[in-house]
Amino acid sequence: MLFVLTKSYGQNDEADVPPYTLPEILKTADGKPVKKITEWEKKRRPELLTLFEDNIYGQMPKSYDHISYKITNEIANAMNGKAHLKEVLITVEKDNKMVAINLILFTPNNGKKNSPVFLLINNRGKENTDPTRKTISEFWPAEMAIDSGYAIAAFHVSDAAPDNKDTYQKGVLQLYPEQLTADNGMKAIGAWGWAASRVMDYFKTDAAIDFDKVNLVGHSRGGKAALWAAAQDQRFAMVFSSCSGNTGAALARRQYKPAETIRAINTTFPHWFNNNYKQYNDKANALPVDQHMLISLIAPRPVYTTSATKDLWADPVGSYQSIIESQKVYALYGKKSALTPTPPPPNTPIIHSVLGYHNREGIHNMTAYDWGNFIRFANFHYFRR
Ligand code: GTR
Repeated sequence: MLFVLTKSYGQNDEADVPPYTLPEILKTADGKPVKKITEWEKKRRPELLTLFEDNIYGQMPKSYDHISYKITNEIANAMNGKAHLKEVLITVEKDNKMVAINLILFTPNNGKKNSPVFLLINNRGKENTDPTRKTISEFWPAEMAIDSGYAIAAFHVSDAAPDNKDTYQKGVLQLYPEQLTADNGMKAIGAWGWAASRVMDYFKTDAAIDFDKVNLVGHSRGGKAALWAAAQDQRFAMVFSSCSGNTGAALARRQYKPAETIRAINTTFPHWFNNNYKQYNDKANALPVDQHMLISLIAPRPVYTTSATKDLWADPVGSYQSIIESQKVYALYGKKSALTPTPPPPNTPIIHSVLGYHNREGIHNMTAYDWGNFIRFANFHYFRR
C-alpha cells in the first residue's frame, strides 16, 4: 500500500514525509493471502513474532527452573482503609542464577471478590509508585484506580534490566547469558517485557486479582515494552501504550523529520534492542516489519495508544497511522474499531472502540488525563459502561 501524506494531514512537516510502502500484514512470507483467523494464528502471526524477535526486540526466553513469591510488606487498610497493599518479591531462578522483581500492588477494599488491575512497567523514578503514598504522582495515580474499582500495580524496570548500556545485563539476562552473544538476543526492552510476564505468573496465584482482566500500561520506553510484552504474552487482556513513539506505536517508515529515527534510538540506547536492529539504522524501508504489525499481534485484544501534541519526537500522526493499519487484523476477528480515518483533534479520545486513542494537549508524559481515559476504555470493554 502506498501512502502519500500531504500538508493537510496535520503537522507542518507532513509535506516532507516521503512516500512509503508498508509491508502487508495479511500476506504470508511466501505470498499467500491471509483471510481466516486460523491462517493468521497458525501461520502469519508466528511468522511476524519471529520477525520482530530476530530484527528488533530479540528473543523472549520462556523457561526457568523456579519462581517464588514472598510478601515483604502488607497493609490491609492502606489509603485510609480503601485499599489493601501488598509488596511482593518475585524471585525467578534458572541454572542457579536468579532475578528478583519487586511488585507493588494495591487492591480495592470494595467488597468485590476480585478486581481488574492496571500493571505499570515503571521506567521513571521509584517515587512515582510510592507504596507509602507520601508521594502522589499522576504517572501512577493509584487512588484514582482504586476509586474506580481497579487494582493497580507496578514494578521498576531496573529490577529486570538497569536502563544503562553498561549494566543492562544485571537482571533477567543473568538467567539467559546466551542471549548476550546472539545477534537476535534479548536486551533491556525485552527483559522489561519478560518481567511483566512474571508479574502475570504471580497474579495467577492472587485471588484478589481478576486474572482475565489484567491491563498492561507503559509510557514511552515502557510503552514500547508493554506492546512487545503483550504481543508475546496473550494473557494480558488489554494494553495502554503512552507516547511510545519510535519502535513503539509509531511507524518507522514515516521518517517524519522532527521524530526519532532508528539510528537515533540505536545510538542513544544501544542496550534496548537486539544487534540485528542496528542494520536498519538508515534503512527503515528494508525492515521486514513495521510497527502496525506489532499492534496487530495483540489482536483481538483492545489496545489504547496516546500521543501528546508537543511530543513530535514520538510522531503522533505515525502512531495513529499504525493503529489504523492494524484494524485489518481486528477485522479478521469481526472487531470493528471506531477510529476515524484521520487523527482526532487534540483531547478528543476515541474510547468506544477496540482500538482507542487520544492526542493529549501538552508534552511527552503520562498524566491523570491519560489515566482517566484508560479507565474509561477499560470500563467500556469490561463492563460496557
Ligand atoms: C527518549 C527516547 C524515546 C523515549 C523517551 C522516554 O529519550 O528517545 O524513544 O523512549 O526517551 O522513554 O521517555
